[in-house]
Amino acid sequence: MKKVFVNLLVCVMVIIAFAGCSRKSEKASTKNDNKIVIGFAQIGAESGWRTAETSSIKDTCANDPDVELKFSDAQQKQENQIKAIRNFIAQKVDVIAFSPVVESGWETVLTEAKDAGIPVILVDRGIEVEDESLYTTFIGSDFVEEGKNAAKFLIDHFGEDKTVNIVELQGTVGASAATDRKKGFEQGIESEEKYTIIESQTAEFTRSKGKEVMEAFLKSQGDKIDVLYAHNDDMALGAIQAIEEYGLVPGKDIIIVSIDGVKDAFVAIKDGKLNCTVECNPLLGPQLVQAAKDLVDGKTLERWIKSNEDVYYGQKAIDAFDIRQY
Ligand code: GYE
Repeated sequence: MKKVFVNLLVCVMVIIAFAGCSRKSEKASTKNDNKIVIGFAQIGAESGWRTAETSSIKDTCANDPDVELKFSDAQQKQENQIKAIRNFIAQKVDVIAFSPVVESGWETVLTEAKDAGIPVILVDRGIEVEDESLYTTFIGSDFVEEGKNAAKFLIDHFGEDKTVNIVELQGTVGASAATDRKKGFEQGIESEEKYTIIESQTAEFTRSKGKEVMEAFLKSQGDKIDVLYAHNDDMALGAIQAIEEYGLVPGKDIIIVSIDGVKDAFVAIKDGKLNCTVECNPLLGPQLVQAAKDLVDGKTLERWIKSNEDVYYGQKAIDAFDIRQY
């Protein structure tokens, strides 16, 4: 009897000791250890930029002993992202992060996360919600500024007097990265009467669509096109192929500016086929993990954790090539 009592006492003490050293209240009891669990709902793998972002997030989490990542790929579909977020809520993760494929339609699922007491971080794209408390912070770039920088490059290149006919390849319809890059670019050329966007269509941020839509632009506008403005490098790279196949020289007959700054864009600048890439930093893993840790520690985050970025063209792009990480 005494032995049973001693055993029981030992069990109770062990349980108390475990509960005492647990960093996170009741949630910790559902997990094997004391790691911070981040559920990340990625959009997909539509561009070189996104692949670089995914690697940055996966690598940062894998190399941090205090963090566990649950990763989901939505294959470009909002409904899949919503499903993934619901799964994360059911699994009681500590922090939910996601790159919203489009800006609208998140209220219901984010209210569910809020009701479950799980903080949400937006990674690289923004959303439109009335209740701002549905997310804690946005980590990413100023897309309006990127669009303005693309326009500024063109104005510096052509000057004010020339007539400049522009075709535009937009990103995914409804994505903040597309809406704001369009807006910023339009604001950038607003005061230049001779600059006109003669065609503008989505190519969904992919190389294959970029080629396809550029073929259509060339068919309808042909030699009238002076400039291609693409919301990301991948679409510009696809379009470059279309321009070559059409018999024009990309980078000369048609001046091309795009956004992201992936390594392939630097190769194209080196080859003289792309004129400028406006950098958008995809290496957001370290900032995401830091933000998740801060939230678990009860800290309040800035509403917008901005990325530092640059604009690359000419010799500056060639010099920077070797140290590009993605
Ligand atoms: O520019 C593009 C991608 O949301 C900032 O999405 C991101 C954009 C990036 O697929 O290449």
